[in-house]
Amino acid sequence: MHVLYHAGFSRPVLHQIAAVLFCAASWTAGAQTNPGLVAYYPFEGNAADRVSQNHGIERGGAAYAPGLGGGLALSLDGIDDFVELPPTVEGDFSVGFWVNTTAQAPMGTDWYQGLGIVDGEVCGSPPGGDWGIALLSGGRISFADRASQAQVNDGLWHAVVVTRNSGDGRFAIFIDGQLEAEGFGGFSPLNGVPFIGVGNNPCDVQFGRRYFPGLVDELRFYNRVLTPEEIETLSTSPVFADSFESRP
Ligand SMILES: [Ca+2]
Ligand SMILES: [Ca+2]
Ligand SMILES: [Ca+2]
Repeated sequence: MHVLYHAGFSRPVLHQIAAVLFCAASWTAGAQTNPGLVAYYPFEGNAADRVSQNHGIERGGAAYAPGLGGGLALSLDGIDDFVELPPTVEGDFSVGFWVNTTAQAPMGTDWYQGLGIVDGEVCGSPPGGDWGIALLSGGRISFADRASQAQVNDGLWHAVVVTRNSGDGRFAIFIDGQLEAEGFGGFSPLNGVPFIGVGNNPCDVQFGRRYFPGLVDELRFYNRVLTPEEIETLSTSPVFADSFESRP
């Protein structure tokens, strides 16, 4: 079963196999709960949160399709589909998910100009600040005012992890475990977000940038900055956290 998925990954196959073996070994030995995981959406046919009660609400007919690890993924039509999530992070945080798309985004340089994938955009600048992760032109992933060099819109699964440190204002974007971009985004608490839209940018009506078409799977929110080792693990295993946290 795993071999079918490895064919679709951009990372070396041997690396993938090693990761799965490591995953299986640590699962057998007993996984540990990862501290700071505040919400987890595996999208196994619904938008339930497996950590607590921060369940999502499907809008516009958001559906499910074959996803990672033999499971299902959120499937968004790019027309009006999105999932509305309660905002579970602010200040220090990390967000990780997998994405599979062939979407072409309009020209843009900042996240709020893109097709929102995990997006708390508020039109204008709300007190407390807002943030989001979006697909920009060229298939790049944007967080704040930076974007990846790597392109993710090739119809294969890609791991996206972003981190944000409120103490020094530093943020970073990782694609498939590689650091792609980093910057300093100020010290705002980033608590001005009424909801997180998976697949939605609520503001950019004029340029047709509101909705993201594609698959999103294994979405996780952490209330801290993940370590490089954790980011590598999240970006390697098909069901990425099994090797260092228990499945709630
Ligand atoms: Ca899934
Ligand atoms: Ca729809
Ligand atoms: Ca805004």
